[in-house]
Amino acid sequence: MENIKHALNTLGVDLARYEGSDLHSVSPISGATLASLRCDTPQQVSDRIARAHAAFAQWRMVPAPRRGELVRLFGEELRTHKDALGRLVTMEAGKILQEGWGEVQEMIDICDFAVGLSRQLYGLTIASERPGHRMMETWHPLGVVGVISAFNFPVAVWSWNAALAFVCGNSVVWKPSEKTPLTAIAVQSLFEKAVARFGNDAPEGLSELIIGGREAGAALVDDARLPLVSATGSTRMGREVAVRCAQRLGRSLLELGGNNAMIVAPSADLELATRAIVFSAVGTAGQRCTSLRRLFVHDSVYDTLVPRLKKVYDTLPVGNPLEPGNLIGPLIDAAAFEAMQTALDKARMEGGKVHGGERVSVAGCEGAYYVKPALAEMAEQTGIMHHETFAPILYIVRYGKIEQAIAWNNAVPQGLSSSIFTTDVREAELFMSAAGSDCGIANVNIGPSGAEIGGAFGGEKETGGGRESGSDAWKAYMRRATNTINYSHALPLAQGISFDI
Ligand code: UN1
Repeated sequence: MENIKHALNTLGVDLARYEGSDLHSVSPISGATLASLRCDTPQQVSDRIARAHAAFAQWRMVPAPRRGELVRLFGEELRTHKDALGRLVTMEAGKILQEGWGEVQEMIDICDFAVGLSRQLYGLTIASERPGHRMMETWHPLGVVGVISAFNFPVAVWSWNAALAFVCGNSVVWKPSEKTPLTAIAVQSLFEKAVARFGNDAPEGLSELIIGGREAGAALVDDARLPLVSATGSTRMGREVAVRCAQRLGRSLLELGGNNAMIVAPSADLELATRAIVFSAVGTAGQRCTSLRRLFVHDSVYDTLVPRLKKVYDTLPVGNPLEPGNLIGPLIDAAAFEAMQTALDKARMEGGKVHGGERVSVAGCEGAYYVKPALAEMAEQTGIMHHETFAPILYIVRYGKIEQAIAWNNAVPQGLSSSIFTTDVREAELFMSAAGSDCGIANVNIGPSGAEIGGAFGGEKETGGGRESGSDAWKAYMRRATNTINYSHALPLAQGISFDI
């Protein structure tokens, strides 16, 4: 309790502004209530959107490099407060401190990226078919961007969206997961610090935070003042966001479930593969959308790799994520634990041999849900393996032919991330080719999780098709205008049409 107050104080949070009795932030570490907050009423949600909308009208006229300066200052606040914010992420989301700090670093990285971008945002000049004409495209700010984020990356995913949205000239309305409101409040407070240092050309309402549940998210999705809603979470949630947003012809940017696989080929460096498998399967207690969930191991290395994995799994330290040395923190809540047990029961019913998966008791944390990560050896890719269970379960299947392993990689409804361990260039290239992995991310000799912000992040099929963070993902946060300029004394028409009046 004291720790949370200390972390919030260090981050400059005035908790009294948010306190109430509608929503409880519960510690996944101990099960204790960290804070009780009030939810925004529908009227308050609408007022916040109105404020953000007014802010947009001003912000879009501020030159982009100057907008970048605000993001630079925000990045500085994050650097200064990396320790406290990382700790708060650990306290509220339950990931180990290394990963809590890593999450804040990911925010800093996207700020740096966005600052550079603020001096770019360029369009093309296109050859015109008409003499004395020039054709080009200009990227303009889009409007108020809605961001709906999930508990597992409670602050980084917002920052991927927000840092780009701000330099692109937009305002942002954020609805964080109801499981992690405190980290969002802390980030809002750091953003306010940056705004205060920036000067008065940052309008009030540039970043609005909404505390609430499902209805608050739905209010954003349905509001025509938001041209874009970026949502991260379950496929069920994303399907609803997509349909409701499309209903009003708004745009949605979706980053939904993953069911990520790795292929371990005969030539793989098994030492590296083991480390990559363990980090990506049990890191964040298997609660990343990029977590490794399915492992296809070639027949020739199966009996070396799998016993090795079991041995490592048996020694992995599970416990309080604030204590250095522990590598696996708790699941987010009881429902996550139950979902894990249900999936393991199904795996057993489908002929799987399960190693681990049981609840672990951690002294002083009896109200929380710690588990030993599970390995489930399956004879083939069975029904349960087509589902994403947000828990540390790794299904393992033996394969003979690389084509079979790639077909299994692609045979699930989700398409976020994937990887292959091989030193055979043919296999590596095949895996990344048009006939290879159908995912948005296809890696060679690293695991499927832990992407850098420089690449576009997202995936296909039920993952939702959106791309966030690096590459040209910024284009989703702007509107494109095509401009044709006639600098001649004639008026030739396109397609050679003659129209004499
Ligand atoms: C998520 O789980 O929603 O690639 C995001 C990764 C992290 C981001 C995960 N950089 O694992």
